[in-house]
Amino acid sequence: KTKSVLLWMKKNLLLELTVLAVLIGGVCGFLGRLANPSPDVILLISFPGELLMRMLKMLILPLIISSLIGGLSQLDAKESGKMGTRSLVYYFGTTILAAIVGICCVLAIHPGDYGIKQELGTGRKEKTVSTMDAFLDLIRNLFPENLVQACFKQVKTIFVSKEEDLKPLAENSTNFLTTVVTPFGNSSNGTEEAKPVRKLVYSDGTNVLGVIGFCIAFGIIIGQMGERARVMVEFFQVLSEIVMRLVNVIMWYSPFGIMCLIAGKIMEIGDLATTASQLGLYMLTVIVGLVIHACGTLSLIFFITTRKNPFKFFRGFLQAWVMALGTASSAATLPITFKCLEENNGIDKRVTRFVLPIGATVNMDGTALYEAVAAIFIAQMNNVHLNAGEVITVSLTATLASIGAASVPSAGLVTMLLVLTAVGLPTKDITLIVAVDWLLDRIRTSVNVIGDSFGAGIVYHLSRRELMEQDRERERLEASE
Ligand code: DAS
Repeated sequence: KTKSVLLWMKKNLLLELTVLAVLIGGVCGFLGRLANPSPDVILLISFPGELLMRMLKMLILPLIISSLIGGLSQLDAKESGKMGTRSLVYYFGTTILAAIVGICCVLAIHPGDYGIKQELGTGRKEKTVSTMDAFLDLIRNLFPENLVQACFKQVKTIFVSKEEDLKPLAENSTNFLTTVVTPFGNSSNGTEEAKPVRKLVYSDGTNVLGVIGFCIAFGIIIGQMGERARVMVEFFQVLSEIVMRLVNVIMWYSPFGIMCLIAGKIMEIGDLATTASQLGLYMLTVIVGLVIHACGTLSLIFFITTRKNPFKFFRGFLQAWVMALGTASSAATLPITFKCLEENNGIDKRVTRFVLPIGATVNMDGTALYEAVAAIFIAQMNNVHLNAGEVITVSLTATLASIGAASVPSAGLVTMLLVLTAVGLPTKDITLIVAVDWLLDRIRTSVNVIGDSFGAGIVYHLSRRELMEQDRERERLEASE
């Protein structure tokens, strides 16, 4: 018995170290707050964590490009079409369900009726932008005008009502590298009121959606070229293997990096007591919603489609879930998600390489739930009663905004501007919830990763027979040669 326990511990050594790192990081963070450290000390403590984030982000592009192209070239167009359809149906369906779960929770708990109240001032803001345009913006990003630029600069269009509403976000979100504001028309009859800002362009480094769009087309084409493109297929498959070996190296550094990330973040946040009293119920609402969605909706869908134990499957990618908690970035967690699902849960590489990069970019159940809750919380704080049509608008725009959110820290906070604007709520109130985003972002990101991983398990289960037939076909061909 002891031998088997030791064997299990050896096999899961990295997971144990990571969980220990999270706990030690949390304890050190809270103890460190007592010493009231200077910003430089906090910077120094967070520095190893920042290096971990940079190493993981460094691998995102090579991982996505090599895995999508290498994976798709192994599939025939029919098979990738089927897998793509199954993935998209799952992504859109679970994200909408997440937004609905969030809305049910925030309407049931009513967190906005307690704590601080805001004055909405001169009534509702007229809807200054079209949600349709924001939706089209998602599709625009899928077709980058310039592939090289897509790798380095994500052009996103977020709509806000006024320029000053953006300042708190720009100060709090690392995604605002450039903001270009193009006012359009006068908000009303020429009063001095600041013109509505139509577009905010912000860059978070990579237009992943654009890179994915190109890689899908490229991978399918070289998959159809047979012998002519064999060298290319080999190249991308070897590249994918090299990237995964790099992931192995980074993984052993990750416990130390995560410990520093969490300790540093806890030391730098503001007055916990005031925040907890004002936003405690709001945080509870978001967390309750995320737990219901992950342990209820997603687990049930996984069990119904695969007849497998969702919690056993979850244990297989627990390392990725903890990484998401530590880094608050689905993209940075992606290399670990690949490794966990392929090695621990035995998912075929042809499935993970296709669905995971897309899932990490567009499938964000946690973010959709969070944005729906936050929008209605802000409405409640402003004594605004949303009618049924507006609640449906919130669920749809939250789904849309989550698809458009980048897989980097606090992206969900930024795209929430779209949801608030769609129902005429003041975007400036985002400043109230920025204070707790460091924690909620981690939890919603970890739910995003759960959604992506269950999705890969479901698509694999549904595609398994076809993949086995494809393997038998290939063996027959090789035998006949
Ligand atoms: N942090 C984002 C992610 O990586 C989610 C969010 O900000 O909502 O998934």
